[in-house]
Amino acid sequence: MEKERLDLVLKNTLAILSRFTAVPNSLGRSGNLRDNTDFHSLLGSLRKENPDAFGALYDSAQSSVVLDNIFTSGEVPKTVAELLGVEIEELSNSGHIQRMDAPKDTRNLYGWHQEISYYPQNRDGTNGLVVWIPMLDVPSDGGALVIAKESHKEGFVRVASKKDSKLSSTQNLIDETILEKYEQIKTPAKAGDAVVMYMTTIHKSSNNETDRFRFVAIGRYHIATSDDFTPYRYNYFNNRWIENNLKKEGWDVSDL
Ligand SMILES: O=C(O)CCC(=O)C(=O)O
Ligand SMILES: [Fe+2]
Repeated sequence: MEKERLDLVLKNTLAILSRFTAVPNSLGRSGNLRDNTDFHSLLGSLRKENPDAFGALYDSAQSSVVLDNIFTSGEVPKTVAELLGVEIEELSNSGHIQRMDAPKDTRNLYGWHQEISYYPQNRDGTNGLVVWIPMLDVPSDGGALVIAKESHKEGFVRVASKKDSKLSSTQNLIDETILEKYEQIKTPAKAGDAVVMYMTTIHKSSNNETDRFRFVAIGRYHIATSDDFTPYRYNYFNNRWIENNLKKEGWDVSDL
């Protein structure tokens, strides 16, 4: 997809970053943030020195209009509709996210899972698609996605959710023995490429061994006109650190 759209997402990240740390003017003028080492090191410093602020930046990134734009206008939803064999007006989406994986950080990586276990809006996992778009080149050692080829044929594998610590992500892990049946493929990708898979395709993260953040946009789509679609509404929760800061600054947050 067009790099300009990805650049806008990283520009949003930079704009929010300036809420929490001093950003040099030169960075603001840079069109290509993904290859800008100053941008990566500013993010790295914030994460190290003020993890709460980094968390707030992470949360802010999730609702940006420019991230939404990638998944709701232009060629991505059009291609998804074509691949699913439906018209664009038949598509729903659940959960667009922007991942920012720090170099060598493994805490938030996902083990083997199916997207349907987190986004269960279609009973049949082939009535939906996951779209994974790196916003910078992701080489094999840069946190490329690993996919079990043809594993959607397994259907929805029921698993129990696990959460190791308060800070780590909830994991719906699939038993390794199931994986023995399938060839595993790593998918290094260039900025703006897309990896597309079914909601039942088994996949996992891999380590980012580079010295740059790994920025990825992920969207999930559903055929809403299909009989197996379960409509839903979002439930949101606020970033508590920001809420507390606002309170300290004298804002009335009693409604939050
Ligand atoms: O980008 C990754 O490392 C994988 C993330 C993933 O599979 C997910 O968020 O469901
Ligand atoms: Fe996933």
